Amino acid sequence: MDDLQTLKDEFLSRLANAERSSDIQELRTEFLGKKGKLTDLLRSLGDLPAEDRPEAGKRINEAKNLFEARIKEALSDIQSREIKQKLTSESIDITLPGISPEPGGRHPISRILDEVIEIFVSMGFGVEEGPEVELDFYNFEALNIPRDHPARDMQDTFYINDDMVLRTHTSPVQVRVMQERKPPLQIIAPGKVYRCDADVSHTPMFHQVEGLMVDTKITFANLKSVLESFLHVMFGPDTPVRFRPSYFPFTEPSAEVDIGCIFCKGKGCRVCKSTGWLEILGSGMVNPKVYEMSGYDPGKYTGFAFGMGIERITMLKYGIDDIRLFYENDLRFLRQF
Ligand code: 2U9
Repeated sequence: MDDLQTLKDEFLSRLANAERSSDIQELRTEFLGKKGKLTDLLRSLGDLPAEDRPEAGKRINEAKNLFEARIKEALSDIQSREIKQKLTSESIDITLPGISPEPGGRHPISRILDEVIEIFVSMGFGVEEGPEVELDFYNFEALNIPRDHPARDMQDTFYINDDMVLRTHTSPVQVRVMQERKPPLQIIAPGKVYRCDADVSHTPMFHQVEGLMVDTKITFANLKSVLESFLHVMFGPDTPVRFRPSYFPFTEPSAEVDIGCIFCKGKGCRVCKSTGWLEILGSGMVNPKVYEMSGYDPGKYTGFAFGMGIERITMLKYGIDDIRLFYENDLRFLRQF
């Protein structure tokens, strides 16, 4: 009976010190398991005189019940403490403001480029693409740009080698289409072009949309009608449009196209340099020499072509005075669109 009391004292004091549920499981095995201390005591009953056995058996069984009850209690205490701890350490404060992912936005150049493409597509033009690294033949030779033309100078064009350049306009795309297909042709060529130039109104890479319409009876009247329709959708139906004589090696006659200044409504301001007009497009009737170079019969076909710089149009539409802002990736600038 002394042994039993010692065992009880030891069990209760160790239980009081148990911190984790795993400690309690170990105690259960140590005292109540098959080879446990209390189990041993129960087994040793046989060594007692027969008259003492019932009393001792009863006491040991009482101890066993007590141990089991205490273990159950302690386990439930510790488990609820452990759950509480987990809940605090792993809790989510649902009152905190959320971290919302910032949505991306279209670059202003992409927006205006798509807008221009969409207008010409609605008029029945097909969209064509071609290489940015281009043969000298398609970029210059086939477009009647002579060997001594300033555009061919090292100062103005990025040369890859003697007969390859970074295209300086998207015109070579249209030459390639002419070589592959017969008229009627009604296409635009949007894309990146490269010129060795950099200031407030020039970047070494910029975007163009050029267009070409060729058939047997295309006239300057068709050129005027298509470009005026485009400008009236792009800048509003009341925008004044004028055609001014100009010169390009690949068109004859050539015309530059102006719109009434959208800032001063034609009165004269800093942007239109007091002229009341803004230059928007270059255009003209395709030079017969270009047909010859592309394999078309110049006696049979006529057509018009045009070209515009997308950066310039975007700057005018949004009132931006420095082209370099488009390519600095400053979010304070880009977020405004
Ligand atoms: C072919 C034949 C003729 C395309 C044309 C222009 C006039 C023009 C400039 C506008 C501003 C270039 O971006 S810019 O600097 N473009 O003025 N481009 S006619 O003429 C062609 C194209 C292809 C086969």
